[in-house]
Amino acid sequence: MKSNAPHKRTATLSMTFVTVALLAGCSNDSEYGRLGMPAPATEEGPRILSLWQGSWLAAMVVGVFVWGLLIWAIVAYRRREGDPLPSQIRYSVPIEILYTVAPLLMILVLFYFTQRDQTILTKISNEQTHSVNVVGWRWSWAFNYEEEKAYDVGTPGERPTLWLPVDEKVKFVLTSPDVIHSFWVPAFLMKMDIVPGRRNAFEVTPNKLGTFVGKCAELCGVDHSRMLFNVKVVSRADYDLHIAELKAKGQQGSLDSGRAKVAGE
Ligand SMILES: [Cu+2]
Repeated sequence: MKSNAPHKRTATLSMTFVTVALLAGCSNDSEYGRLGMPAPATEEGPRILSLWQGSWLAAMVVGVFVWGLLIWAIVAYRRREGDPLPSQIRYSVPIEILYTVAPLLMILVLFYFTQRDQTILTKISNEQTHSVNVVGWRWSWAFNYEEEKAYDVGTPGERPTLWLPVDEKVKFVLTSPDVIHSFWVPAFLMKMDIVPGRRNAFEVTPNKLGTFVGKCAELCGVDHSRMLFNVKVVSRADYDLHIAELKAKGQQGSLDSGRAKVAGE
């Protein structure tokens, strides 16, 4: 009776895990498509989505094959009444070769597709019509619209909002005055670390109108979870209007790291 308890606990834990995994896939959030995958809101998004789906599919195929072999071995070679001890094998060269070659092949396939897509996605074409300097600091964001010479930093207690014109390629230049943060808009399927002393950059072309959520994706301290922002993808006319409003409010020029910190506190 007593020896059963750990098995029961393991079974309960597995059930809980499976339930949580299934529920996570049933999110009602409209930004998320099937099985919790975000619906891409950029021109570049589908490439990342198919890389992601391909990797999951490959993992699933390998998983089903391995589980199948496991179950077959357990059932077909289970110990029966009166069975003698099977012959004990050590150092099987064919099996050692299989253990080395099969994972190597899998890694090479994943590496090839990841490298191919990463090269395309992180390329800076500099053909973009505008660029935004994103300043992430403990614990909020400033958005400097570089060509327009206007900035937005939100107000204390209110999420800052990044405005972008639809169908226009934007270059994000990421800077931080303090620690490492990570600029992440799930609907863009793109995320990049913001490293103090460096100017990381990437480009995307938002192609869906709407409001999306963004967040810091690098644990950066006690109020990391407060580092939320909104992204509004609007028409060029609405965008120009918004920039004019920012300027009318006196939010001209740009906030450097130090001033962003003061303005946000
Ligand atoms: Cu952060």
